[in-house]
Amino acid sequence: MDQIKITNLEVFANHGVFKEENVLGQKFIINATLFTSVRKAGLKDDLTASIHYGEVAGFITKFMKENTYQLIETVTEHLAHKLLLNFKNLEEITLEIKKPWAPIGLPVDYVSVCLTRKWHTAIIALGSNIGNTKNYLEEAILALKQNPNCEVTKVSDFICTKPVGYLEQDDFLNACLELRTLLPPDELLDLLHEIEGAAGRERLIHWGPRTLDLDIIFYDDLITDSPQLIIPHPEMHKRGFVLEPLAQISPYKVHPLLRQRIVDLLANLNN
Ligand code: PH2
Ligand code: MG
Ligand code: MG
Repeated sequence: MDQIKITNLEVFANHGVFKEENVLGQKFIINATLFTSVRKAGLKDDLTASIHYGEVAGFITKFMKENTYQLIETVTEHLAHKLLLNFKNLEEITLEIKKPWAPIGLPVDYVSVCLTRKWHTAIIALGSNIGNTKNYLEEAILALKQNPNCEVTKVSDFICTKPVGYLEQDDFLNACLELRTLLPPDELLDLLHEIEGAAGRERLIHWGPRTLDLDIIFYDDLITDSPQLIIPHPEMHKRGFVLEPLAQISPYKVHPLLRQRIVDLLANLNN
C-alpha cells in the first residue's frame, strides 16, 4: 500500500516512570508511516481522498501533551489506536516514539518503541436455537456495531437450519457477518464470549442447544494453530449453516488453507 510519512516530529511532553519526568517533561521524537491509497487523491488533486498530514501531526502533538503515561509503550499503543479511529482513510500505521533524553545515565542516541497496527477483516458466524433466536442474533449484531473497535460491514440473511452434530435439539437460526476491527484475534474472541455471556449462554452440552454462539470463521487470511482459537474455523467447510450465509456476503473469498472459494466449498458440500 502507499505511504505518507511524518518524520522526526518533536513534541515536549511528560511521559515517564520517574516523577521528575512527569513534572519537568522532556523531548519526544515521533515517526509515523500512514498506510493509505493515494491513487484517487493523486489523480484528482483532492485532499479529501487522502489523509491531511498536518492534521495528523497536530493530533499527535495534542495527544502527547494532553496525556501523561508512565511507559512509551502505552503512549504509542493508545496513540496508534486513536489515529486509526479518527482518520477515515488510514488503514494501517507504523508509529515510533523516541526518547532522546531518557534518564538512564548512559550514552545512547535514543530509546524508542515502534509498532504497527491496522484495521483487520473478520468473518463471524452466528447461531441460536433457544428462546427468541432472532432477537439474540439482532442483539449480538447491535453489540458489535456499538463497540468502538468494530465496524459491521456486511450481514447475511438469517436462515433456519437443521441441527448438525447433536440432533436432539431445536432448529437453529444462523447468519454470518463481516467485521472491520482493530482487535487482535484473542481480544475479539474475548469480546464474542462477553456478548454470548450477556445473552445468557451456558456451556452444558458440546454442540448442544445455545441462546447464542459466535464463532470466528476467518481473520484476514490468518492461519493459527492454538487449541484455544483455531482460525480458519476447522469445521466451517463442512457446515452448510456457515457456508450458505457466508456465500451471500463473501462468495468469492478464498479459504486461506483449502484454497477454494466459498461458493465452491458450498457447491462441493451440496453434491
Ligand atoms: N452449531 C453447532 C452445532 N450444530 N447446527 C446448526 N444447524 N447450526 C449451528 O449453528 C450449529 C449446529 C455448534 O456450534
Ligand atoms: Mg459453533
Ligand atoms: Mg462457538
